[in-house]
Amino acid sequence: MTTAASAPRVFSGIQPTSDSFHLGNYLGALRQWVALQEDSDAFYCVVDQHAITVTHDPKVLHQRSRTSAAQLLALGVDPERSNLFIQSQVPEHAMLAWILGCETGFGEASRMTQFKDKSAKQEHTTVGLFTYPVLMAADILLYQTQRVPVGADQRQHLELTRDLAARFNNNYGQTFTVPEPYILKETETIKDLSDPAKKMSKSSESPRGCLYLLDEPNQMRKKIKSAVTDSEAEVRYDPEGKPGVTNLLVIYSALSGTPVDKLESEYQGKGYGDFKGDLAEVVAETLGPIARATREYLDDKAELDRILVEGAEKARAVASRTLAKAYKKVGFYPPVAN
Ligand code: AQP
Repeated sequence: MTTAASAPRVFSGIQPTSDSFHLGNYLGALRQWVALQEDSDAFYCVVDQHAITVTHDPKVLHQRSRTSAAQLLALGVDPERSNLFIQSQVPEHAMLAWILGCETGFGEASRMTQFKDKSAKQEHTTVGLFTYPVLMAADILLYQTQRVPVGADQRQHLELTRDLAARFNNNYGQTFTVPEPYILKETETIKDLSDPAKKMSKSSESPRGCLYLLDEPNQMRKKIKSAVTDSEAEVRYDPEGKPGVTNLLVIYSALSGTPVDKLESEYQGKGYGDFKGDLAEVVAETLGPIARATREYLDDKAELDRILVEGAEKARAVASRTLAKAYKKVGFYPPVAN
């Protein structure tokens, strides 16, 4: 059995930027959050400070932070085993981000592809969006994190985090653990159902491209049945030649636990209709119950807030120790107590 002292430290975060998480978030990251809490000392965070790097409505953000926490609990994040909290309740994140920003090269930050993609979609690009990866580095390094479960789109940000940790340690002496990404190859990028050349994302151009965990089961079925495939009728894993079918095979395999090659043989000689029909049922059965469980957590607001405050208190206990070290190393005076 792993004890808390020997258990690897895990940290990850998710933005409260939509009313529901999607299948890409779930298979790329959140399922691993739940699995890792079994034998890790896990800190999971709703990163609302990241969410204001693009235009936002304060009331909607506040509500989405709560809905996000409720969804995480509904998915199986267990507050007895993991520390679940809201980023803005732990001020050390922004405090460390300032220090790390002063260690980051402007050119280095300018190479981040997510900033280039997201700023191209904004009418008004903020400095906050530019420094998003530095805040993400602070999130991770504050907890002396060893493993970060994320999807493939976060690989470049993780590399920056590792570089910043190593640079700071080199310049000022050992302060931060250098974290490792924890990215599952099979599900590292779930593709858009309408355009499998793109990753599934809440900013999908087609409303049917993104399958939300809180969609009605019938809506989920419709999205799977209308997913783009190809003009053949062969259920075969071929990411280059058959990206749509391959994406559906990856989703089917991840949700059912059946290996991809077994699914290929099961559907040999059958058309896409049968394949999609069965997958639609697997999706509706597996994800359908999440909406009800989420509503139950949302119905007990006092209990949800209690879990989050307790999580934030435990997070602060760890984060403040790391911040104190970093403050001392760079020559700051310690923060005064409230
Ligand atoms: N399509 C995906 N496949 C695998 N993993 C994914 N992740 C996101 N999309 C996929 C992973 O989900 C976690 C949370 O990411 P986030 O906070 O960036 O969530 P998001 O803003 O909801 O992601 P979107 O939909 O991709 O946002 P937009 O549309 O704004 O670009 C991360 O671990 C991420 O890797």
